[in-house]
Amino acid sequence: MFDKERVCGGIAERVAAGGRISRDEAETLWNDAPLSLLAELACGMRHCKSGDVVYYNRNFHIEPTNICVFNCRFCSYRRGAGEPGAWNHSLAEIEEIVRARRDSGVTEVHIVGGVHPDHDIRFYAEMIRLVKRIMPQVAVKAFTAIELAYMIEKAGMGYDEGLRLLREAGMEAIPGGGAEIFDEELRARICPEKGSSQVWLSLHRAAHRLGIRSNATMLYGHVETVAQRIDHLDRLRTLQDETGGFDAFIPLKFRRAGNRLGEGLEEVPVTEDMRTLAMSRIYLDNFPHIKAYWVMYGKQTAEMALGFGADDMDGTIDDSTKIYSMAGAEEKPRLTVDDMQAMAASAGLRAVERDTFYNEIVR
Ligand code: V47
Repeated sequence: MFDKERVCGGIAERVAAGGRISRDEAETLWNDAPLSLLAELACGMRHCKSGDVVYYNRNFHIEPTNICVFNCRFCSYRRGAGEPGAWNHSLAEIEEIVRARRDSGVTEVHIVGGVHPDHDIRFYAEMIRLVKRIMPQVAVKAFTAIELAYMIEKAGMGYDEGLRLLREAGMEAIPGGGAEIFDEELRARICPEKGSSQVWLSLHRAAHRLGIRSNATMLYGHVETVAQRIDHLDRLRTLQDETGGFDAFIPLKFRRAGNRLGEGLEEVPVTEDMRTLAMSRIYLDNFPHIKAYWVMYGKQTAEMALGFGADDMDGTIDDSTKIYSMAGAEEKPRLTVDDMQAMAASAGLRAVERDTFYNEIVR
């Protein structure tokens, strides 16, 4: 007979001793281990990587457009050109957005939006230069691998050439969006037109080879299985073994409001969020940071996530992103530095302000 306690206990001992777990072992832990055991293992691993520190930064997002050539079933934000609710900021409007935040002490600008059919790589390079002209001190973390692959291919360039061009304009890091779930069959059901898993992974590999650091995400809590989540984590762990170029992994909880995939689906309970977070920390033993993205979880769940292996809370955001509020996130996305410090303290941790590359900022 399968003795859950003994089997999970054996795997746990190896994790605690710094051993790497296989896909099968991950599936066993994910399905059968008590939540308290996952919390203990994940917190042990986070402690080895970051001690008692939890990171945050001062950032804001620019979402240049929500017009997108793709129509992913989980997306609440996308509009077709000319549809009500569509926006497409000109460079002059983006300049205004950036000028309004020039003196806010921000160290990172995160740019991500729809894949607009008409813009080209030179428009995006100009957008990055504009941000850097107004706020030379910020790091620009820009465009998902899907946006990048589209603009680079459209320009008839290879990934290296396109990424170099954007880096010369001031792009210093790449966010983790667009990964969704790598399993090809599931991807064909939830985002059939979107760039493939291969595109996402190849683009990040090319970026890492050029020394451009990046993040990775996973969209979970819809119609995927635990085995498909583990497959996703496994592809990331393998790429990280090869390049070492990822800084953070961000599990993104599927929010169901305003999109087709959410029809007839319930959002997963908070215990599943914590399991996913802890399992991500345990499986991705070569990722330095696991991020509890408070905008998507809500602040209370994000606070709890600090007890399940997360060591990063993302940033202050300053009400600059709509992706999650349009999908049903309840709270206005804005936190102060005092809020961040209070969240860390309530989890018994010490909040440290970081730059995009996890260097501590002392003001
Ligand atoms: O790729 C879209 C996700 C991502 C929904 O790198 C949804 O630091 C849940 O990647 N429910 C974009 N998720 C956001 C992103 C991100 C966020 C924070 C930090 C970083 C980082 C990256 O948002 C998309 C998609 O996976 N998403 N719709 C939805 N209904």
